[in-house]
Parts: sequence; C-alpha cells; structure tokens
Amino acid sequence: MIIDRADVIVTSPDRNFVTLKITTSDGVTGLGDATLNGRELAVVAYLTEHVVPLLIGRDPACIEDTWQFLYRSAYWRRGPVTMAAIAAVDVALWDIKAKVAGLPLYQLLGGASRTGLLTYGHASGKDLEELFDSVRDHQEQGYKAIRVQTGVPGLTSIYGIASNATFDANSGVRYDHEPAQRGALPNEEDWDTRSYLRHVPTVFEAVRNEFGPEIPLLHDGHHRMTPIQAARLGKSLEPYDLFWLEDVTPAENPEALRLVRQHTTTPLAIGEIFNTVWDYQQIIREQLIDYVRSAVTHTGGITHLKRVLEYASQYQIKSGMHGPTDISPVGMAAAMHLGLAIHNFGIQEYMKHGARTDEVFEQSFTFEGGMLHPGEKPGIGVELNEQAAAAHPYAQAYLPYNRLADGTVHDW
Ligand code: KDG
Ligand code: MG
Repeated sequence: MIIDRADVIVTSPDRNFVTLKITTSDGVTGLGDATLNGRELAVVAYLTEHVVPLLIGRDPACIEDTWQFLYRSAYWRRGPVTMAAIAAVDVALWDIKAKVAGLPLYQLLGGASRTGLLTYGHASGKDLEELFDSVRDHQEQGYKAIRVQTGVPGLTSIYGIASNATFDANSGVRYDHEPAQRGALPNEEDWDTRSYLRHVPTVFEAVRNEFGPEIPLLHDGHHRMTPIQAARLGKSLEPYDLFWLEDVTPAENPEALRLVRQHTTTPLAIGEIFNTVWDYQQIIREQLIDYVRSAVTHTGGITHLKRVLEYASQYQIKSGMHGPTDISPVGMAAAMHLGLAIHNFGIQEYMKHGARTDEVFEQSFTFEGGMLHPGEKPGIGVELNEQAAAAHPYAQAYLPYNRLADGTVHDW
C-alpha cells in the first residue's frame, strides 16, 4: 500500500479550516487538521507546493520516518506553518493506520487510561451579570470546569469576551468567543494592564461567592503582562484557587516564568503558540509550568506532542491541550485520542463548533456530563463531507491586535 494522493481542502463553514486528506492505493483515507488561524493560506501553500509532492508513493505505515523526513529534509525547522503542515500529515497517517487496524486511534497509542476527558468551556461577559449567566449556561451544558474572562472597566473590546452570543456565521461578525473576524483588515482592540490587574481579582472573588469553592476555574492572560505584573496577578488570585492561569507573559521568553513562579503558587499553563519540544525544554526541565497548552494541530501532530507530553510527565506536568474553535473537529478528535491514552492527562479545552462545521465534519466523538470521548470508530472518527465543505469557500479573516491608550501596539 502506498500514498496515492493527498488533497488540501479549505472550507469556511463558520470559520476557515484547512484539512489534509491522504488517500492510499487501497482506497483508505486519513484526515489531518492544518488550520492556522489568520494565516491559513500559508499552510495551504506549504502543503500543496512542498509537502504533497513528497508524499506520493510513500508507505503510509512509516509515520515516524515520514515525520523525521519532513522535519529534517526541509532544513528550515520549526515554526507554526511548518509544524502545522507536518501535524496534518502525521494525524492523517495515524488515522489511516488505525483504520487499517480496525481500531480507534487511542488503542494504538496504548489504550484508554481513563473513561473520558474532563473539559473546560469558556464563560465570559462584559460585566458580572453577563458572566454569571454564561457560567450558569455552561453548567447546564454539563461543563464541570470553566474558564472565566470578563470586560475591564474603561476598555471597549478585549480578548475572550463573547461579543455576539447568538451567533450568525454568515453575518461576518465574530461569534461566541471566536476572535478572528472576517474582513480585509484586523480589528483593533484596546488594552491597559493596570486596570486589568485591579479588576480581575474582584471578578474571581465574585464568581467564588456566587458559585462556591468546588468548581475548577481557569483564566487566560493572553501574553499581555510583564513578568512582575504576571507575578502580582498570580499572587492576587491565590485566594480563589484557580485550576490554572494561562499565558501570563509572551511565549518567546521562557525565563519570565521563573520570576512568576518565585512569587506565586497559582498553577501556570502555557504553550498554545509553541510548536516543538524544544520550545518547552527549559520550562519543563525547570518545572516552571504545570500544564502544556499545545494542540496536536500546531505541534507536529500526535507523534511530536506525545513526545512533549512524555517529557513533561517526568516532572508531574500535565496536558491541557488547546481546543478553541480554530482547531477543527479533526484536530479536536486527534487531541481526544491522545488525551485518552496518555497517563499525564490534565484537562481538555472544548469550545464546541457551530452547526455548519458539524455538518462539514462528521464526528463520532461525544460530550456528556462535561466529559469528552473520541468514540469507538476505527481511526480518529471524523470524516469530511466534501460536498458540504465545497459550499463554504475560504473567507479572509484576521485575528485582532491591541493598542495602548497612547497608540503603542501591545501583545494581543
Ligand atoms: O487563534 C487564536 C486562538 O486560538 C486563541 O486566542 C485562543 O487563547 C486561546 C485559548 O486559550 O483558547
Ligand atoms: Mg489561550
């Protein structure tokens, strides 16, 4: 059996998704997610122009060899575009291998280490009233752990707040907490760290008073603080017992986390914009984090993220795989198989996709009582309805960016 063809399919049901479909000479197909939010077509070109021609005729069973070949033969290593492209090939090959074996992928990764995956959803509101409604809504949907993001007095538009709770994917406005907005230019948001640092602890105090001490709560700082600001935030949130505080400082500077760590016992998570084990080397070895935030989609696939998580397991660091709406159902399913199999699973982010996306990507995973399960279908358990996909052509969309009050561009 050889790889006969590989097709890159772009579809935009509720948002843009890039999917690689590999077909073998025996007619077995495998899917991989290659979606890189706001830079989708760069991965399409990388795959179409440089990777697909290398795949034709290869043995689909040689997953590790194909990974090493694509990574090392490019010479130009790492980076989100390269690693998303390699991830898509890797997941599609795992899908094929599991289908050929007649087993759900998690069985090939060592079998189930648990009955399901604890997930967290995104509650948000521009003020406390809206936030509380959103937390209640998530509890009704079954979520047992909840991320909390609110507006900050004086700021008009910030990351993580649903601006349009009743979402209409065709209106072009962003829906739910999907930050990428369709259009020719990125949206500008505003930011003021001092207001944020004053406000966030009051929000968590209010949420604990309303919802009690039991519910695991999470928060995302989205890379916006300096190390000492992040240290202060971690310290000021200690009374509210967070499950984690995420991305407190920009990801490029691992040293920053050492300073944060020295000041707070609030657990730390980072890594959604990392893409290799080398990005994690220092922060895992020095035990500067508690959760690895990488997605299968952006970190070289199952093969490479498994390597990261095995390394992390030596230091009692757990998984907290990235699962926003810009990870397609293919990427989410891959994460679920990996999460079910590894020993050091922590929690899985799960935002849910819209109905159009669910029609394009036929899924066998389940979400019940706040727990995800990848299902028992051979492979990863997701198939692409290509006819439905074709009805939603690519639509340009960008992530927003931040400016401070004086006009300075700030981390978003
Ligand atoms: O594409 C960017 C989003 O995936 C990111 O902003 C979401 O921070 C995020 C999260 O924690 O889900
Ligand atoms: Mg995040």
